[in-house]
Amino acid sequence: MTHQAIDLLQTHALLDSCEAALAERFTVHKLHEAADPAAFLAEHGPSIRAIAGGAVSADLIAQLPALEIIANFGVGYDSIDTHAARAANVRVTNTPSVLNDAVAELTIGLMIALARRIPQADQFVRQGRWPQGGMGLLSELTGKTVGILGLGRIGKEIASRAQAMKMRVVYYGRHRQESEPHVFYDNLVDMARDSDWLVVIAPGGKGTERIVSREVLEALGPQGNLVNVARGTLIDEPAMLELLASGGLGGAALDVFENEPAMPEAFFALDNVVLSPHQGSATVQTRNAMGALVVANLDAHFAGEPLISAVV
Ligand code: 8YV
Repeated sequence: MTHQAIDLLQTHALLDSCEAALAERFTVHKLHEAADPAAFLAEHGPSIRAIAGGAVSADLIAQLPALEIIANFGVGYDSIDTHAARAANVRVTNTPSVLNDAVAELTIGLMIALARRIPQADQFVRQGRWPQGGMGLLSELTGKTVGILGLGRIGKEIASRAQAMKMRVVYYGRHRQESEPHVFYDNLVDMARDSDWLVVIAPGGKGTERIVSREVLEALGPQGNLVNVARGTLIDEPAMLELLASGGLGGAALDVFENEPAMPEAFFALDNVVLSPHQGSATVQTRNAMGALVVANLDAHFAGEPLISAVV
């Protein structure tokens, strides 16, 4: 498939295989490499028909009068102003499904890492502290209840892996899913109160901002553990930090943060957290599949075929 005559705007760096496939097909303009983005957009904006990548504001869309499609690299598209896209008759695609397994694996990994303090144990051994006595006894996942906030495609993969860990799965979401065997809660505070673990895997964006409120965190409580593999915006981060420091919340394993990659210093003093730099989908296999889906959606659009994974 060759669309050489079509101008495409890349908004951030993408993995090599994806950039190569785009360069084969399109005339690529890299906004993130422009010394003067305003001048760059004034020059190239009028001819841009496609965007590959996220971080697309209403303001950017307004500067691209010929824009037809935004192909986001990621399942979450909260960095794209979908209202502005819809109003401008611009299609938006994402990369669902191909990352479910990678994110679900990391989720279980983070849970075990937190329950058994694996990063801390590694430090303990490296620092030569073992001969002075063991680390002490911790808790296990077996027999515990995990409440999943967002039983979507990834949430279901987490649920089946949690069951393999002999955990009881319950969930909270906008609707009960009749085909799911797990107990449904229509109140997040109630679910948090009844859960040993709360796993956050719902979309980011306006509808879910700080949905994991102080009240939810307090309901999870001193013995409760929180895992976030979705977006930092879903959690009241200052309240979480305060509760983790005071013992009001047992622990947290976090792959995402409110202002990542900037991190509040307060995290680094906590021993009851496991921190990860937004690695949910970060495997070679999965990122290649995500890149291929970005390109496949663009190919479909410019061939006049139905989009593979459209969200707008
Ligand atoms: C990122 C993600 O997109 O898919 C998502 O929503 O959060 C990740 O896969 C990835 O970090 C690429 O920027």
